Amino acid sequence: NTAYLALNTQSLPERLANVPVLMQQLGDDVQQWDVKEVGDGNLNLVFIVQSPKGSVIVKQALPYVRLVGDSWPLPLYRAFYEYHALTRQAQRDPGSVPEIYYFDEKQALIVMQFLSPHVILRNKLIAGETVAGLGDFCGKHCARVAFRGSELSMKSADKKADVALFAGNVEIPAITEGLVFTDPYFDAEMNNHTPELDPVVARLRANADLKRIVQSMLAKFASNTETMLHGDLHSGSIMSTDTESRVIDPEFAQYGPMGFDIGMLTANYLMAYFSQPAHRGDDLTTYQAWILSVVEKCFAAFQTEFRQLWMTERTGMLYPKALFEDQGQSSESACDAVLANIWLDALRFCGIEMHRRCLSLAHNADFESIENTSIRAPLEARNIEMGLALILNADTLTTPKDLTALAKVFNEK
Ligand code: SR1
Ligand code: MG
Repeated sequence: NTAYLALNTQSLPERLANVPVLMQQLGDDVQQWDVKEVGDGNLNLVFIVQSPKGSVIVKQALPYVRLVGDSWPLPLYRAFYEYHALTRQAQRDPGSVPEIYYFDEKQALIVMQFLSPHVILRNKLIAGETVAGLGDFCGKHCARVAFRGSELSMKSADKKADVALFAGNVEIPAITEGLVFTDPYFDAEMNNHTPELDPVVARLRANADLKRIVQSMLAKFASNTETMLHGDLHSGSIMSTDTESRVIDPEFAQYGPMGFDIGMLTANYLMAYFSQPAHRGDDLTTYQAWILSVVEKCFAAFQTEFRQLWMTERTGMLYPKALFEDQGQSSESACDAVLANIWLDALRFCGIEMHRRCLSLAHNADFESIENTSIRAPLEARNIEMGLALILNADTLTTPKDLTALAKVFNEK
């Protein structure tokens, strides 16, 4: 019942010693608890706590943006939404997220399963490692969470209650609204980009058509509440071994458009792809081809799983069987149309995420770890130009193969 206090490696054992589930996981001899702070994200404290008996992750929100410092306060209540998002993801796609052991709302603290030997997927992609089944896992996960969190599946009253619950998460979506959708397209205060990109950036910001389309996607992101999103699904929000993956870190959860998560994730695969020439040697072509195969498999798995759920779990208010199958009519073309909208949205969200990671505040290690800017800038330029093409011309791409073929074209520029 004490007031919020940020943990550190010294205080953690004493402060959490009385939590029954921790004693169960780690044993009650706190002298044997080994605590390391490993948070490398932009916002939170993350501790690995290990003992001879077991291990857990303790994640605690800080009252400010860690990346920037206490000049940018951020509400602690985001831990509440992360906890509720994790429980929903676990229901909607069992086994896809870490198990939750304990939640303390006042301390903004979640204790969860330590995934081992999993590592952050982004690091594996930079290191040139493959993950078996990655595209399939991601596509199925996005489809299950999107479908089962929508009124295609949920009872309307339950869905509306959930939308109302998550509507309290205000400042976190506001970060996305600013950093992702708006800042890249003007000279915003917190922006930074590789200096050699100046001419590319100037041309982008002079494009009013681009800004109009991006703003229409922002309107969708902010007002279309069709399903619960992870909200920040990038390769730093996935942990993998060579054969298995889990999704972590849904503190940006909100109800939003179905194409958002898969679009943002695709952007992160494409950025991994475009950055590879700086990270690989002889195996460059093979590894880049593998990344594109992940993109294709992810969309293929999404569509297959979504269609399967459409046929077997369409129990919500939308497109009811009473209107179609019960009348002897097929709902297949309705499903096709829903999927076509998701695809178009996903491509545009993808292009926007590709832009913000090179132009706005929070960049990614795929490009940032390339120290020589004369090597980094042309690779980022390919990524930015492809993002532009996706936003302007999404409707010219019909299949995942069209998307990966376009990536190959920009990779040659
Ligand atoms: C100020 S937070 C910057 C970024 O970090 C998070 O992981 C989100 O991607 C956010 O946009
Ligand atoms: Mg995160």
